[in-house]
Amino acid sequence: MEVPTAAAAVEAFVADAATIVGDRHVLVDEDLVASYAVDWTGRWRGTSPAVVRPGSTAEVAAIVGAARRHRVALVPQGGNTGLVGGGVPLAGEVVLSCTRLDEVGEVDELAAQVTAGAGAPLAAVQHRAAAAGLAFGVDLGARGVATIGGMIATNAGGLHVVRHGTMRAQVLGVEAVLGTGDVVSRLRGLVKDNTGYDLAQLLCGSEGTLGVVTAARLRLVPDPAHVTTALLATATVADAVALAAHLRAVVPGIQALELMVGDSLRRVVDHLGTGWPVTADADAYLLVEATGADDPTPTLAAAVDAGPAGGGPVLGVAVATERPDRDRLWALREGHPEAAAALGIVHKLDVTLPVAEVAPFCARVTAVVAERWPDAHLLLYGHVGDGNVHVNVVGPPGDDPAVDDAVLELVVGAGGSISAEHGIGRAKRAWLTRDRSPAEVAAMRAIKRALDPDGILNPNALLPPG
Ligand code: FAD
Ligand code: 2HG
Ligand code: ZN
Repeated sequence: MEVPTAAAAVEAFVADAATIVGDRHVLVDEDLVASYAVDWTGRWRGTSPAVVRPGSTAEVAAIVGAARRHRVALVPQGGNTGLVGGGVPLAGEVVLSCTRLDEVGEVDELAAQVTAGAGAPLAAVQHRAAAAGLAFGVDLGARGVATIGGMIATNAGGLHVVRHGTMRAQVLGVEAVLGTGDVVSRLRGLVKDNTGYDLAQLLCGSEGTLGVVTAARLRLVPDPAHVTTALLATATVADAVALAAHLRAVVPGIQALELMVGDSLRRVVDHLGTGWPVTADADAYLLVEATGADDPTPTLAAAVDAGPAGGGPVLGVAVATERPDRDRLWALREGHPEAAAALGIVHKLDVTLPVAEVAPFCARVTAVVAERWPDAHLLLYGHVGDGNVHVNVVGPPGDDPAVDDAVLELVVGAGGSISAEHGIGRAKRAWLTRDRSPAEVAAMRAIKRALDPDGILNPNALLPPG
């Protein structure tokens, strides 16, 4: 279902769009459009005849209606921090930017819920929740820019999945414009609501291919009184994986378990120019965060001392309980994407492995990259509590998929998933049929046809052509 973005059709669409959202919210100047057409990594770069910026759900519905009439393809876009080329116009589509839908409502403290516009940045929701003594269950490094709509569309994961689940676990309802142009809205925040298909959950992870999310009802979680962050150095990746599993089993309130392979962290420390809070020589590092109504530090320390049965020794520990000190430890983890980007165009593979496969996978991927791309830089890190490893390879040209294929081959061979949290986008759609069965892909196509009969919503992302 490829939709042609024929010049005459686009021209007529742009004229209609201007009457719907106003001239100043339709960008056609090449310089203004340029930043919407390239992603955060610089690897996914397209062109677009126009960026349309609606300011309400009704305007989004009218824009989708116009796109149907003129058969013009739209790429919904939020903060443009997605890492798989799903939010940029790689086939000349019109960009439907949702950033003006950025209203965050008052927190309903009784229900511990809030309604947020799709264009609201994650940080705005976090601040609103904090002001009410609550927190939002998902956190990620792009918090200042990534939007609620984009996070729903990608079912974002991030740093607290071990405690609160992914984005879909926070979503109690959405308002959205389907590819048909119909508006669906269920923002009442009913926790129990078994009235047929859950459209909100269907939109989670749909990557802008079924509907444009315009608002969401979100659950909030308690803001813990005490948070302790610790950086633990281990002799091997396998030791870090075993330690993570042990800590999750015995320490209540664990909210983060992050792995950094030694060579990757050393590169980040060089990039940031910071010192080392623990030994610089370890093969692996685990960043752990525990929360509680009481200070969790003693319980965490005792669990680290005891270690997992048969586990290797912990080679170094840095502990922080105050915000600035904790932030310094987190900067080491959150600095990874930026340190990789500083080396050049990054091939990003965001994968999940069965937990027992994480350490062997890290060893295998290191060996394969060293053998086939000896000059490449490899960074390995991720949310080890979820079995999620981020493989970043810098060296091979951005348009050469050989290293992506080699890594994903290892993932499929190990029984993993080719996308843990970033989605399929454009980057991995050729791989979808290796991970999903023909029946699953056929069901996805049937859903796509039902909700987007003209194929105007992000037609070049997620589902492979054909
Ligand atoms: P965009 O990039 O604009 O779009 C992403 C996808 O969603 C596209 O397919 C787009 O078409 C669709 N979309 C956007 N808005 C809408 C809407 N309103 N309705 C329908 N479809 C829409 N991701 C994680 O999961 N975990 C992390 O820890 C994490 N850390 C990151 C750290 C950094 C430094 C960076 C740059 C990115 C990180 N990401 C992470 C990736 C990214 O932030 C997430 O994928 C995020 O959910 C994207 O939100 P966005 O608003 O930027 O979406
Ligand atoms: C993270 O966990 C993000 O830091 C980004 O998901 C991962 O850049 C990446 O590969
Ligand atoms: Zn991540």
